Amino acid sequence: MNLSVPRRTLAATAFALAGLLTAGAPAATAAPSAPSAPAAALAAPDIPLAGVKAHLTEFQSIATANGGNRAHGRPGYKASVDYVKAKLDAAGFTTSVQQFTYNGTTGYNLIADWPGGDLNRTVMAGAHLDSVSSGAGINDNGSGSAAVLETALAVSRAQLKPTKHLRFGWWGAEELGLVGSRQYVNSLPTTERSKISGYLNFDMIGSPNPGYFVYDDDPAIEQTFKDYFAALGVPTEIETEGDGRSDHASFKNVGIPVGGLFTGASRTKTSAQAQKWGGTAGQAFDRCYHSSCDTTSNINDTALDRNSDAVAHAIWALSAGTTVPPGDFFENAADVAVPDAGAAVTSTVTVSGRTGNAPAALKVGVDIKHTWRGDLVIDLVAPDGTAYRLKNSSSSDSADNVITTYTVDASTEAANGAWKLRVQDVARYDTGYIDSWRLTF
Ligand code: DTR
Ligand code: CA
Ligand code: ZN
Ligand code: ZN
Repeated sequence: MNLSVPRRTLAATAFALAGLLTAGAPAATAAPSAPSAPAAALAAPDIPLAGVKAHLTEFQSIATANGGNRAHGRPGYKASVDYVKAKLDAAGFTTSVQQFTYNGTTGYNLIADWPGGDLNRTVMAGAHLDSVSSGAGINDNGSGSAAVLETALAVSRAQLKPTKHLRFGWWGAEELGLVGSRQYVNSLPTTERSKISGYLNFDMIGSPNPGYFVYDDDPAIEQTFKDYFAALGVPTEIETEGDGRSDHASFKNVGIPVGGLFTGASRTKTSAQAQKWGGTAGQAFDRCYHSSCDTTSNINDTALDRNSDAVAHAIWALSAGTTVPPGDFFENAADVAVPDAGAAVTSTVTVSGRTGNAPAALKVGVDIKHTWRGDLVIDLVAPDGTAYRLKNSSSSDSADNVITTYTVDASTEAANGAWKLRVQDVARYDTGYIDSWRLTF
């Protein structure tokens, strides 16, 4: 049907028709977690691997167009800063670029503040954005830079309103000796340093032969990461070579609690480690460490995806102002296309190992990429077929994407079984897909 009618009128028409056609299940007690709710009520969304890898592709393009690297003092580094800054500015962050000079060359730190939250309790996450001069630095440290960027964008997509203030940093000249991060910390007045309740560092989190290492610095931060991986069933080890080896050291040196994640560099994976993590024993975690082969092919997607989700979990958990148990969650991250003005589609999560009924406050975290989200009707369907309406369609909600967590009173439902997220697009001219969803008990 080729109508020249303006889209909004179309949507209104389609919506009116849909309203007649959609025999909506009775709206359940489900209600979107109010954006002003403390982050403790919100589980972090899944960070889309595709989004993280899109940033890596851009970093690779920048290096290729600028002499093959993104090193301090080279054009590829400043181009990387400009790329990240533009994404953050468009997402509503307050950004600033801090210049410094090292070896007679100008360097840049990029700082991004998410408006709101208690400035006296600032949670900070960062990654160094520079590479060595011998290569594009995609794992070292495009991986950390991209994961932190995509998590920041997820904060914006969710319009998160955490109790604590959130700040993100991308550092220059780490490869020359933590120069940029030390410059940042040293330029902070002591009163400002004391407001940073924790700094999370991500440097090499997508190594091709990955290990899963957690920094053993601040116990609360360490436990937050350990809990996350435990909930995934992924064993972790304490990062033993990390002290002083990356930007968290700049913060630790002035007494700020730190933590972070690492998937390994030039050290060799042992056979015991290969037993628990897979990969190749007797081979370096990253054979392209500081080499020209540290390109977009030098990434393990599973490690990058898991660590990106761990970054988001820690940001949501640590900014909530209360301890947030990781929760026992069940997730389906397979993409499911939603046909335009078509039949409903479902994505299934099979819950097992639980006893009794589901909780009265069952968390339903959804991550649906879809332009004009007003087209969408979303239901949670319990194993016995009972439908709980999470979201009705709306002809006026023209915003994109549904990335939020609903709370459903599912206390009359048996916990174990096949739960389904059911999504239907009831209006023409916008499409999308279920990126992932999860149930947290
Ligand atoms: N110095 C980092 C790589 C590195 C080596 N060991 C650790 C431990 C924890 C984080 C990072 C690292 C670099 O080359 O950027
Ligand atoms: Ca996903
Ligand atoms: Zn390095
Ligand atoms: Zn690094």
